[in-house]
Amino acid sequence: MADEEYTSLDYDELNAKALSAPLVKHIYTADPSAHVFDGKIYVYPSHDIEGGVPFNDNGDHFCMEDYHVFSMASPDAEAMDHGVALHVDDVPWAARQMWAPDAARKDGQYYLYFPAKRADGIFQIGVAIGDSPVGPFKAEPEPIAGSYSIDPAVFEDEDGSHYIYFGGLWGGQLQKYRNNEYGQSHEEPADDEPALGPIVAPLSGDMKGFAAEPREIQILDEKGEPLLAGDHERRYFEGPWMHKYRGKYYFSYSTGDTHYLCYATGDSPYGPFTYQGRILTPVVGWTTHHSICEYEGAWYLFYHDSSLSKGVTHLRCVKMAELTYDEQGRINTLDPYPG
Ligand code: FUB
Repeated sequence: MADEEYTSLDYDELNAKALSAPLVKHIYTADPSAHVFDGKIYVYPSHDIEGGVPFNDNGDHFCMEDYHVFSMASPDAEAMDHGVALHVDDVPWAARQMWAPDAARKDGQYYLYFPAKRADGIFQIGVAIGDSPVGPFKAEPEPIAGSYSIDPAVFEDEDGSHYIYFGGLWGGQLQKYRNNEYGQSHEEPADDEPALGPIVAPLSGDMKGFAAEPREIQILDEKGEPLLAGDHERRYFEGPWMHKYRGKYYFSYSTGDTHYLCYATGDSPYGPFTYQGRILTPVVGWTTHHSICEYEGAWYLFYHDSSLSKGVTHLRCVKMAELTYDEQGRINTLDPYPG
């Protein structure tokens, strides 16, 4: 849908039937990455602003400058804003566009992972470190060596090892890379070729770098064949997330231009993953982005839409809803506006 189509909706009607109200209303927030630390939920979102940058296909109008962290004492509690946790001016290598972040904890330290553009317009991923889950975080002077593209998501496995997933097409620049190398002439593969996959790397013990070369993840169809680039309803676009349920790895993501949140399952954090289905049908606004976390035995989906701004695609609001599984471990698809 074009932006005008979102802005012309009846928002009283839409909000009345929405699955969730915005968690935060005093600023615009998006791309929520949620984690439970010491019994509290912490949400690490993007902080959307109106920067007056004209709309384009590269998403330059998503011109965010800082991050706020929110905490919730329980899933029903209010989201508390802990203020600016990191600003682009305090990141030596970054020039603009602080897009979707994530966070992790190890040995009492907290690590905020974030993508931003360098002055030459290339996205890389940085890490900033703090003593508290809500920051402030101090950025490392350089981006993570060998990192590229956007949307870092960090998963801690049961053995304590951490993996970082990343990558996003179009404005996120993933189509410019093959085997971790940038090529100006690279574009998305033809429709009948395998789709580009998201990227994964194990994190080093100090959480500041990759412990091994990043690898491309394969997402397979029901016949074990890689999803094709033309399969826009199922192929990976951006916004990776990993969680584990009953011993299986659930890799979830956005399909971008078809606006679904989908998932695929596998037996290793590296994949391959087999496509299973949809988690969330399209929200209002072009982007859809999520995280999944467990709180006291129940599972929650954190997502966003553009309802708070009445349909402005780059002014979004974070929401949450309970996520359920059927007996076979399949995620029950949610409709953001079921009423
Ligand atoms: O927030 C900017 C970009 O929009 C994110 O990095 C994408 O995942 C999409 O939500």
